[in-house]
Amino acid sequence: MLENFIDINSSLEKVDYTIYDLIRKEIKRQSEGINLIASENYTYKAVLEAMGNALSNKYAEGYPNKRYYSGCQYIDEIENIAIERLKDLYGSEHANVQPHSGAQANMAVYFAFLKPGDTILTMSLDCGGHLTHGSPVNFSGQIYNVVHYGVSRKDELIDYDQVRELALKNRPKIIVAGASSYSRVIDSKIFSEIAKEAEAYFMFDMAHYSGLIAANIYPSPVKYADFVTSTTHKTLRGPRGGIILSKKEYAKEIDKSVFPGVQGGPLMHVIAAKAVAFKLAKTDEFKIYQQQVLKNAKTFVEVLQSEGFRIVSNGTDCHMFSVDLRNIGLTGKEAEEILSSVGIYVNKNVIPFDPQPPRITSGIRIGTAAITTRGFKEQEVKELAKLVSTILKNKNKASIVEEKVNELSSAFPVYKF
Ligand code: DSN
Repeated sequence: MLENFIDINSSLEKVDYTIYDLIRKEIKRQSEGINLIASENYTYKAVLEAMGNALSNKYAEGYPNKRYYSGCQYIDEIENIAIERLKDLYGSEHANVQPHSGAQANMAVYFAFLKPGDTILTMSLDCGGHLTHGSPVNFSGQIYNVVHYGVSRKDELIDYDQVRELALKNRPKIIVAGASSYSRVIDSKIFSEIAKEAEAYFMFDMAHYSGLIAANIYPSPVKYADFVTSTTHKTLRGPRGGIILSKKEYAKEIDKSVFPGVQGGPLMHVIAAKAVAFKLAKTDEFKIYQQQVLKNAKTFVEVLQSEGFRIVSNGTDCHMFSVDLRNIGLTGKEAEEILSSVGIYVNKNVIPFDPQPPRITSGIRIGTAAITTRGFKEQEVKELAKLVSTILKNKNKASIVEEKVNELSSAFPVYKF
């Protein structure tokens, strides 16, 4: 018979070496490779500390001072700090910091204001939209009647005339802007005017742009949109999670929809980590970082264009852009595989009017948030973009490129633990 319970103070290394070792390997992969996945970043050690602790033990269903469990005095303080910092960061009237992810933030807004069968007007996936913006494989595409707008074939920019026409014809309950692979400025003012004309709500999903918006480098949708949703781990560089901002008049419905509508207990360790990230996003250093993210993206585009690559919409106004690979005879899937074989990570991505299905694609999406966190500036970006071009045009150069990737990444270490 066993005499003792498992010692809860034993280290991970001792208790479960398999998982311990896989975590170590993943941290090594992140440090040795070069991450150009536009939705990823390296968060702060301070955020990792705030996230990996005993706050994970606490149930706190409800909201500060209105919980369904006792013992929430410190949890309440943490959540209140996170809420106030978030409101201050974006100048928002109301903030909910509990969504576990961007998808759940979007779900909570829909659940609060839509009924099954209601019409939503959103950007199509190939033009840059997101699964939760009404994709047929997502709940949003199955519960609601989805009408998509897209970009114009001429310049691959959002066609606002088409948005207005579709809004007035279909009278959606909500119009959604924001995207996963649209690299240009999205005009929230025009969207809000169209929404008013069509008597629709206006939601902006700023998941990709939230760090740039916090630093005033990309136009903020907050004063124009009824609801703004986001993740916290992309350009914002916080922990993996979601948030919702809204006008005060919608506060009650939003909060009720997050809990008890679509979620149970909040992840208080993640909320603590969000609070840390919001604090850091207010600093001058964060602004300088975001300026460099944008400079790096523009530099990357320039080099690839000079190497003969076609960039969707001919440029970028943010941290990301998409490359159309058809003229070099590769699919997105092939390019993703070739690049990852030399330690450069990107993701295959559909491009506007893509003839290929999403698991193959004609393009790749590139983002500069993670490499900029490491300290890459224009000079390193030029070198990296040339390496990307070399390997995509000539697979036989793999060993030379891999060596240069190793040199570049060892010169810019990530974590010191
Ligand atoms: N998966 C994220 C992205 O890559 O943009 C969005 O959810």
